[in-house]
Amino acid sequence: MLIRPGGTELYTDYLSLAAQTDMVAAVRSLLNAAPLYTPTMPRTGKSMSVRMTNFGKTGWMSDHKGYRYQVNHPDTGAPWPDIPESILSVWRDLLPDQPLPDACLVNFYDQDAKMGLHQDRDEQDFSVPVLSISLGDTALFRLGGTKRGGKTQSFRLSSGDVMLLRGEDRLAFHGIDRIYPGTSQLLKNGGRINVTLRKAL
Ligand SMILES: O=C(O)CCC(=O)C(=O)O
Ligand SMILES: [Mn+2]
Repeated sequence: MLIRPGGTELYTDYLSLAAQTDMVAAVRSLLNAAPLYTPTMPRTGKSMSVRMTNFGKTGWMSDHKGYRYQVNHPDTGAPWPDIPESILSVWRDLLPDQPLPDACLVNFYDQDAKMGLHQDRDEQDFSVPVLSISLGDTALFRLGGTKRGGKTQSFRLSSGDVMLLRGEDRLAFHGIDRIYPGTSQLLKNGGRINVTLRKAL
């Protein structure tokens, strides 16, 4: 469903509970090969509250040197594992005419984690949409315009929801203001997993 003329689409309950469970298992099975790391902010060096890992040809990261994509895990130096088929199939279903994603960022939010307003702009081609999958506890998502400081709107993203940022909204500012603990039983220790697919290269 298009929720903004600018091109944000939200598919609530897109994934069945079985599909969500399979996806979490697929993500967890790759955490030995690609352990979660804590990104730090470029200028301040402060740790982000979200822990991350990546699958695919290249992965997004942030440290004192800045935001970027890189082909190796920052701690292990290993290449990122392939994107699981269960994740890729969501892209194939919703974006059949787009080139396949080469980057799958996985964000782990504990109940106190958040993500500040930002644009996704480290990719080479902004004409390809960003696809984002929510798993676990509900999050309060904030979406603004393409300029910082503009009007924003907020809505909740629940487990199994899939969102597309495309068109003008491909470069919209967005962030996660809070997690609502105890709103999902999907993750045994609670919290939220966000899986974001992008074409970076
Ligand atoms: O967790 C989310 O829903 C958003 C994540 C995000 O915006 C990002 O990783 O760039
Ligand atoms: Mn983002």
